[in-house]
Amino acid sequence: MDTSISVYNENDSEHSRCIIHMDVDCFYAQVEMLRKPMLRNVPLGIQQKNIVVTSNYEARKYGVQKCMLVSDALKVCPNLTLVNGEDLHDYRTASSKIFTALLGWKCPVEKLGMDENFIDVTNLIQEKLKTMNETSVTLTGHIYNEPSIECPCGCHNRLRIASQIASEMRKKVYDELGFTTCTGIAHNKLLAKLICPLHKPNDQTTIFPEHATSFMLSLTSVRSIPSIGTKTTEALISQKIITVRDLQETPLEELKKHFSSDMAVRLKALSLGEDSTPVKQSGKPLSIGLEDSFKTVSVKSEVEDKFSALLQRLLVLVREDGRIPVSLRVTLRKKDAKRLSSHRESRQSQISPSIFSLTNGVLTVTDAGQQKLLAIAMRLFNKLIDLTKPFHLTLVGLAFTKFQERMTGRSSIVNYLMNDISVQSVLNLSNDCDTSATSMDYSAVSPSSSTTTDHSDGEVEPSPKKPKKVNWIAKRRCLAKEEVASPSKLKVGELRLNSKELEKVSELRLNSRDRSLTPRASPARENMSDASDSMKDVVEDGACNVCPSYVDKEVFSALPDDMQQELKAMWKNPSSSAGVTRSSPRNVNKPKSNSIRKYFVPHK
Ligand code: DGT
Ligand code: MG
Repeated sequence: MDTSISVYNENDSEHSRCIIHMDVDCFYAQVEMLRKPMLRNVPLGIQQKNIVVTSNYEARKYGVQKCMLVSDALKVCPNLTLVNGEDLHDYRTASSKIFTALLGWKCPVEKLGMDENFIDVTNLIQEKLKTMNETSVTLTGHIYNEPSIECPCGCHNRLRIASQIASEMRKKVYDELGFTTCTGIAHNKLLAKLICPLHKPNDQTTIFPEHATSFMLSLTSVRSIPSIGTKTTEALISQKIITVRDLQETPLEELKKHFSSDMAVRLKALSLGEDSTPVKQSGKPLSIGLEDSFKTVSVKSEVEDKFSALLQRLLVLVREDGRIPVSLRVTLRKKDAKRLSSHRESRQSQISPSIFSLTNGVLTVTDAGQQKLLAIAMRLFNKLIDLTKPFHLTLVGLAFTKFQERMTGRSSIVNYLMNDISVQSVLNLSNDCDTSATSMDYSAVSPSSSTTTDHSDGEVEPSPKKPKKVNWIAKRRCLAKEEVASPSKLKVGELRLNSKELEKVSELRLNSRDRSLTPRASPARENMSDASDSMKDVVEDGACNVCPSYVDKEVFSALPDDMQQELKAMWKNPSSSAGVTRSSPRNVNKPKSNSIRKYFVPHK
């Protein structure tokens, strides 16, 4: 046991974080057991193709391992019940429910694959500590080696509190969703993840920082370190660095001879159990894709059938996601008969958002729209494959890779105020961290695949409405004084929203949903400059006698009174204090809590 006191000389901040890693026990198997409780007490394997991708703990008693061939699994456990797990729909749904449950603690949650999440509870613990009187806290669950002395930075107590929070999280996931889970609690992500499976299933383990180095030695192979992949492992092995101990003992300067300086430092740190990477709040995936692999396909019509089947399933996922896709990517894995190898190639094309429509808030695609998507996929296929020569494919994939946020479309506040303006700007409002995809889940943006973006040809069908110059920017900018436009320049078509405010606007929309369903009478406007011109075009009206003509009166009347008053004042007298004034930038920076102006920031 390494209780070296030297770690206490480290900078306190190195122990300042508290990270929880949660992993669901035999995830796919639990989803199936929750669906059919009779599967609970029998050995159960989840089958994809000829592989048992996971098994319940009953089957594991017989030696059924993850990713075993079905034939081998049946040898060790002849009475194994097999359930087909190729349709990932329910697993994804369960995954997002667990993620959502964890968001309840209001801490950053990073989704890793389908059944793992990191939660950074550092700030939550700081808050708890402010109101706690006890000097020592009881740890919940197991500990990896008891400490001989308390770390002076206080990390032990913080991690003990984290262990209690982890226990609450596990309880919530079990009570509300029925899943048993394991958690690892540590001061960094690496250790939290690695310590998590120590007491499987349905349990939790905490490790204190001073045991990081000795714990890492228990891993033996460098490949067991999560960030070290196959290629790095091979490179390390070629330098006779095979075990974690080898890596710990190799001088940094020696590592730098074979790896980049940054990589060498990272490898060394990992071997010692050090990891400063933050927990990045997960958002929606950057792409949503599906792939199908097979022995070989060499006929174009078969490829089309595969695309057609994938598209059907992909559209279900997109509907659940809710964003309107604007780019489609095709991926092929080509078998090179001469070189006995295969490689992936991708090509993508913009697609018109008008292929999709939102009906009562639900994304739909007509049969004709599906045919268009299939045609685009086949056109991309034709570009990837020289059909004058034989081809052999072992995988086809389809993915929607860019999205138009719904908030920028019909549900944006602009559209509440405008009679009919289509907003065509494309912007990814989602968090910038992709979900780390697993095999058949959302397809990751793969750096290894050759992806080309195809904007060139007629795949982008002309939109029925011309694009409008609307820039929606998800991040709030602090306005410099000179950026505060005069109200007369405050064009509705040039508003900026930040993402939090978007949520509020969304609520606003819900409140006025019945009104938003009112048919919109006016013809579409050609472009935003039309709209901005019409700012000057003030019409008389009973409900709003100063509304610009493009404003939908019914929607306007659904706004709260104070917002109506504020907007009216702004339209009536652009230089009044109700508008955005140069003389009172304070008003801009600190809008009234319920002011609609906080949703509106003038475009530069
Ligand atoms: P655990 O965490 O050891 O109790 O068991 P699982 O089943 O939760 O295993 P885990 O956490 O490694 O993976 C989560 C799910 O992902 C698992 O239920 C099935 C799926 N999965 C795992 N490994 C593979 C794989 O190699 N291929 C495929 N297609 N799916 C996999
Ligand atoms: Mg798991």
